Amino acid sequence: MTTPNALVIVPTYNERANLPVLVEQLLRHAMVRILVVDDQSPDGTGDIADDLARQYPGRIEVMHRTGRRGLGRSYVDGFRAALGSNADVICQMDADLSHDPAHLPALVAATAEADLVLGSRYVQHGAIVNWPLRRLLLSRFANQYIRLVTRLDVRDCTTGYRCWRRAALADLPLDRISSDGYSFLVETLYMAARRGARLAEVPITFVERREGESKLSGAVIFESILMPWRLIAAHDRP
Ligand SMILES: Nc1nc2c(ncn2[C@@H]2O[C@H](COP(=O)(O)OP(=O)(O)O)[C@@H](O)[C@H]2O)c(=O)[nH]1
Ligand SMILES: [Mg+2]
Repeated sequence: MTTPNALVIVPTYNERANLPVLVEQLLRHAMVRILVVDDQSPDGTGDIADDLARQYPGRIEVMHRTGRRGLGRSYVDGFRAALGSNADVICQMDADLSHDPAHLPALVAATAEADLVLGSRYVQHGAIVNWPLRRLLLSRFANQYIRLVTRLDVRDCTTGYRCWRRAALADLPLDRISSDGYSFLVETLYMAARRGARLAEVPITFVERREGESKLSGAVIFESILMPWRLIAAHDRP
């Protein structure tokens, strides 16, 4: 494959300070197009995304979702749109600048040998910057717990920085996805692994956001505790 063309799906909820910076950095990579999936952000991120789409014609599309908001729901809608485009590689990335666009070429390149590439904080040369100890421990524990229950053989099951080969994404039963938040990330990873997807991890340095607020909530954490058990119960049925 020559350089594949990559569609980066960026879900946004109140990211007005971050989105223009992210877009400018991402579009330095010639192979990249962007799909912003905004959930009617009260801070007007959707309008800013429309402005950016006008500023970079042909390189950005904006999906304005209505109805129930959610990270998982936004990605499912974004995946469907991406599979209707000609993208060879479909990427997932947070809008808050935690995921450095400079890592993207390495992730995309790794799709030459893998179906799903994870931008990983927990492999050698991976790192996390500016997380309080509490959050570091929570993430570490969550990943160990998920690996133990699901037997997934990757270090960073909850990373939101990912690149899919088109065929592997097309293989997922998107209408069977039941979760949102972090669980959505684990569920889709698990589904892919069960379908025989080749997984790879590429080290990233994750930098906690400076602008805006995290939407991580207690409910999301609670969903994550039950999720691995639901996964092995539901998806191991033939
Ligand atoms: N479309 C959409 N995006 C969301 C929603 N919740 C979070 N996001 C986006 O998902 C990404 C990760 O969210 P963030 O709050 O940073 O979570 P954290 O990194 O786990 O603290 C960011 O780009 C958010 O703007 C949502 O309900 N809908
Ligand atoms: Mg974040």
